[in-house]
Amino acid sequence: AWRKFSAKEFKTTEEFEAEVVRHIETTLARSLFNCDEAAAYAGTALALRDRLIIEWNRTQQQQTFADPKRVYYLSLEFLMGRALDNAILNVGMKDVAEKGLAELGFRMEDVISQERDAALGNGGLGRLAACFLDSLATLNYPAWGYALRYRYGIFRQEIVDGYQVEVPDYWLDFNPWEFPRHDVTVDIQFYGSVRKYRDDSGKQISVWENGEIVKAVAYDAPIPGYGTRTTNNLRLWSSKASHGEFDFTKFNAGEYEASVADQQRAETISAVLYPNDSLDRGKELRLKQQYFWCAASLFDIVRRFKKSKKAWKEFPNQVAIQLNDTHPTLAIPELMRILLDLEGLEWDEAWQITQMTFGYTNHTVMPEALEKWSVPLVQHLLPRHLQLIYDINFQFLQFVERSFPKEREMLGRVSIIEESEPKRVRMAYLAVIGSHKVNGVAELHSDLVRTTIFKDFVRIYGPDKFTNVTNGITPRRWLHQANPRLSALIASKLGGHEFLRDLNLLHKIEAYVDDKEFRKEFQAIKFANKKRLADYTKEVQGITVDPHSLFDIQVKRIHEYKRQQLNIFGVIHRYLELKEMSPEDRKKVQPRVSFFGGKAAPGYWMAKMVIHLINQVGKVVNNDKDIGDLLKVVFLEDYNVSKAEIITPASDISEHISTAGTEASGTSNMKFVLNGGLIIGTCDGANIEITREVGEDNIFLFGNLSEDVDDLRHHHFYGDFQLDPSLKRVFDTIRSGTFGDSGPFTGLVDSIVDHGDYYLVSDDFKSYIDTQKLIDEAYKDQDAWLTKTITAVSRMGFFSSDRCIDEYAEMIWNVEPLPPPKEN
Ligand code: 26M
Repeated sequence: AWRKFSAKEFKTTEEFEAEVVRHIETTLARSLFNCDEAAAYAGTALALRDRLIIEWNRTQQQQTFADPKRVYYLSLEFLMGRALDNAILNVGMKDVAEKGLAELGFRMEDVISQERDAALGNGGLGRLAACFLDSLATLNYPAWGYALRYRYGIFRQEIVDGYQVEVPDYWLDFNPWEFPRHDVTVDIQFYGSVRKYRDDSGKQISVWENGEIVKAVAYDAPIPGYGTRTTNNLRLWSSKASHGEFDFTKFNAGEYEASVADQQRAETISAVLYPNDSLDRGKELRLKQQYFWCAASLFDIVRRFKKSKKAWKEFPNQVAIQLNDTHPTLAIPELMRILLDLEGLEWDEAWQITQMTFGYTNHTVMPEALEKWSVPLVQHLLPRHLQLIYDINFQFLQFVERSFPKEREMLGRVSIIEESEPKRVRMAYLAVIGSHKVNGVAELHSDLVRTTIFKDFVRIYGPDKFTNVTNGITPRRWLHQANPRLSALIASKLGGHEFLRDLNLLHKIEAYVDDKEFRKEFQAIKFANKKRLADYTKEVQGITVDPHSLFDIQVKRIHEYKRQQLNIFGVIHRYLELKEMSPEDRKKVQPRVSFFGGKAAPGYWMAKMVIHLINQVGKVVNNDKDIGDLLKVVFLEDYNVSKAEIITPASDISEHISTAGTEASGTSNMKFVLNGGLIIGTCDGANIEITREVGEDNIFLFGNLSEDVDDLRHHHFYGDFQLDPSLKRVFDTIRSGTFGDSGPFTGLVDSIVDHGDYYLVSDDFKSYIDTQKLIDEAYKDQDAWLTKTITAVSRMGFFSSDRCIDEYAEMIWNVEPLPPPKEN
């Protein structure tokens, strides 16, 4: 019914076509006679955009008038992928657009694929933020995202001679989805010094002065909800020299170069997304990015609040700020600075407001990933914030001392300041102390958060401050867009697409698990999706794979803890077994394609060698005449969101095989199962809850449990372990040069044989191999397999990011939806 009244919509195909043509001819100044797919994309996007803008403005106006409590999601990453397909879907115009484009002589798929990904993120954390924006809008929550407008997103990955090569991702040449707001700017200060004085009443005042100023310019992008008129806002900050083009004083004084250099230094802040997703390297520019973005966003939020003329104590009733990991933690001292130094509040009131406003989401318990900034660096760049951090710490430690007078050794453990050389600010502790709620992203992970990294804080604040919100994914992109035929099949049984707004409705398709027609179509869809990936693999990688094979897929950032090495060692083991078999025995083998994909952080040597090994193994295996189609190994270049939309629906098995206790949640595991694939996985992250939902029969779990990891590592440390014999054979094969020069792989092998096997590859190897065998057998019974996949799909409702967002709204933000009015 919402569609009837939506101003978003085109009434007819003709109207849509006319608008596309108008934009091509006028906005783009191009003739229809040489209109290529790129122009068709641009015209379509601009036509669609006009409709989005109407509801975007309307939503923002409605929110301004109603002035409800709003959510601000602070994330340095939003891995949005493409916008056009999503916009077409969310304004409810798929049919009109498809037909209209066909009449203009284009296939919608080709037009959509002209768009570049908005790749403003590394992986899971960034994609989660993007799914959350979709759900927030769909559920009508008044919410804004805040991030940086990077000129370069995550690098493009090329594989040259089997090695990763990074290519810059300059993506802004044509971006119809962003709207520069040159009138919305904020001056951001760096460096300088703090002057203290007492005012007439004797109150101490701090002034941060003589710093360097950089301008933040807002760029907005519309975020349309599905099946609703609500269109929220994503605000990206771009850095600019504060004096505009260049410094005229310097310019006129003949210092032309200096004035340009200033400008470039300012613009560097928002130039590039850092491509690390685990190791914290403590680079000054990264800290500048963090502060620049936090300060601009907070200024904007406070400016909006002040328009309402409410008392400061109302701030936490109007504003909920969620910190996506510790990257935005400087927002805490920044809000304190605004309240104390600029607004003149007293400490206690300012602190209470701050704590009530923030919530912090933790995404990792791995120590090397926890951010710590050197005190001298913070002192230099943000002198006032360092003072405030020390003040916060002082108050906090006093509180701890009063609460645990007999445990003085606790003070050093929980201090925000680590007493190292140089001293460092523990950002996670600051985030915990400055927030009213802290959450992990899956049950096991949240338990680990409570019992390991924040153990002391659970005692200090009580257990209620720490909670869990298990991650989710948006079914709009990850079911309907990525797999339209499956979505249509489900809709045909459920009487419409309502399940895309209420994913628990999926449980109703379990009733069709024995329905012949349903099963046939379900299987045909999976085959078509595999065929599509096979075609893509042929076209892009030049490797022929048979879509009747079992498709085994592991796509995610390359990391030792995610254990792509376990997978590729397993592949080598399989290859060796195949080589030993008689031609007779080989005929009984289940053919398999092992797909890999994912980027390595540019400085992560071990991860790069894993990529190299996969490519080298592929070269040998794929060209071995004995093996033929029994085993193929494919490394899919440049894995990203739009490629995930092709890859995810095509799996029979996907791999989520992290060392137990290391993968906070994982979200691609959810995507694969929702699209009719099964999982081989460890008891880690959300795999555990997926098992609870789909049932133990419908997932392949293996490996050691998280509670045993410490002991196992201990055994390795004391040399008290036996390298798995099959794994040893794999290593011997690598060392013998079967996959080319073994030099590059020494580190990989040694980390397991000589350096303690921190990620327990050897301990889990047999269990992994055995489970893969089980999968081969299970797959041969296609009927039973199909039953498993259909059952699993029907039980995935829990993993919608809509459920997630409702949990955040209720438990952490205390915000209500603001539904759009029924009519214009
Ligand atoms: C840190 C310092 C300097 C530069 C970059 C970083 C950094 C960037 C991204 C650190 C971590 C980053 O992301 C981590 C991440 O993606 N974590 C994943 O979050 C997902 C969503 O909660 C989970 O599903 C994954 O399990 C978790 O690994």
